[in-house]
Amino acid sequence: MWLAFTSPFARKVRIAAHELGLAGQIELQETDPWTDPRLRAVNPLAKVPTLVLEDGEILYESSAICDSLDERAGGGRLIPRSGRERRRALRLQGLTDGAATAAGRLFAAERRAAPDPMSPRFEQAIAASLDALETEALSTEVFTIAEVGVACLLGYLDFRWPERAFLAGRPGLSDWWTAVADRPSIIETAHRLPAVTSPSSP
Ligand SMILES: N[C@@H](CCC(=O)N[C@@H](CS)C(=O)NCC(=O)O)C(=O)O
Repeated sequence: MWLAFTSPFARKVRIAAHELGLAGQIELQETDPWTDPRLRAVNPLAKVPTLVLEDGEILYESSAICDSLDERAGGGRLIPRSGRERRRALRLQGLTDGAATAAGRLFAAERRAAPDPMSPRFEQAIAASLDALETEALSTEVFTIAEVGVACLLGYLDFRWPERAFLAGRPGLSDWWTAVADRPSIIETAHRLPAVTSPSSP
């Protein structure tokens, strides 16, 4: 799988794979999506994560990759098969993907010399998403794609803004994050910086 170790979406796939017992089957190929022409040859969007299957089939979009991993593991674990549980998991995947996108764009905006007029909107999206997640019953035992997504969002915020207390005033989310912090899927997929950082990397 093509990935950047700074990407919350690549981490999402890695956490999902760990939770399903499939991590050992995925070979990791680090890349910089902003500069590596090989990535565009397999994914027109040149984004990570991009997964190349054994037979050469290409999968991109973390949600599609996680769905295929869930299917490979028997189905219904990350993404419940039906009903309210399924709707909840997919809704929270959408929410956390959106908030992680806002966080990536905010981080990129903050590194530019000129202020980005979109930054307040990204800040609002992150804060409102955390408020919404504070009201959710997240499991510390069973990780669906909802819990995977929340872990990716919180992990990315910690990674990019270690000095900012995003969880202050959000005790439910804070307790949940503390409770899952020593889970192998969280520890073994921690973000790290590349040797050379592109000015645009999220
Ligand atoms: N919706 C995509 C988002 C993937 C994404 O935005 N990846 C970023 C890194 S976090 C990337 O590759 N950016 C390069 C670009 O946008 O050209 C997913 O869920 O996989």
